[in-house]
Amino acid sequence: MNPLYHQARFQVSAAKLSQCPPDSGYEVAFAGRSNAGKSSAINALCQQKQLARTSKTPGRTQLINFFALDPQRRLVDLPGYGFAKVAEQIKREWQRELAAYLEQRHSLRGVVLLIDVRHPPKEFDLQMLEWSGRIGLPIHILLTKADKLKRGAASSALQRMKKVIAPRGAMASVQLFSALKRQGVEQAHSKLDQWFEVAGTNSDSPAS
Ligand SMILES: Nc1nc2c(ncn2[C@@H]2O[C@H](COP(=O)(O)OP(=O)(O)OP(=O)(O)O)[C@@H](O)[C@H]2O)c(=O)[nH]1
Ligand SMILES: [Mg+2]
Repeated sequence: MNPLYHQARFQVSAAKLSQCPPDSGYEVAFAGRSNAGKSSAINALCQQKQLARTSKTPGRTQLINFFALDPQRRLVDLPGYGFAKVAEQIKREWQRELAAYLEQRHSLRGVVLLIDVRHPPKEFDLQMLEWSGRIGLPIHILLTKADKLKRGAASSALQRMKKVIAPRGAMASVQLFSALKRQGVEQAHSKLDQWFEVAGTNSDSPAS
């Protein structure tokens, strides 16, 4: 494993765009419905147990949490959306902030979208796919909690999702993932390496 991920450190929490760290270098954001496994995935990818807080209570992560890998590279844990108990108005405000973040953040190189492998993509997952497509932002889907399905059912889910994203070509990709079993960690790292332009990987976008 590239030591870059293991050295991740919590940097700052932001309630809105204006509180985010300076918009330079490289950033990769983790998005997905509440409880999809965003925080668990960040911990598994960084091989740390308590870097990002995980919870059995959906909606636990309510701030945008930034984790610095090095002075130029950050992972971002976005709050889970689709949490039923959150008031409509708060939901709308959050959607505005999220849209602003995705559209305005120059350092954002890609979005990791987490979807529970047991469920079909929900409205916001599809909206996320559409948004990222519209603004030309690459997306990588982790079908999470793959340990909860038998191998055959998991690979069917993978094939279904591949069809959904096929129109996006090289701008969208999908894989199975389990934070519990550490399944798919290497595959996810190679996508992150590419977006972070870590030495030894190919990338067609120039560093800035
Ligand atoms: N079996 C299994 N459970 C998982 C896996 N990943 C996450 N979970 C569980 O799913 C629940 C939610 O995980 P989190 O990582 O907190 O999810 P989140 O997307 O960050 O949730 P919010 O912060 O509320 O948006 C926790 O109970 C985790 O233990 C996995 O790979 N396998
Ligand atoms: Mg979380």
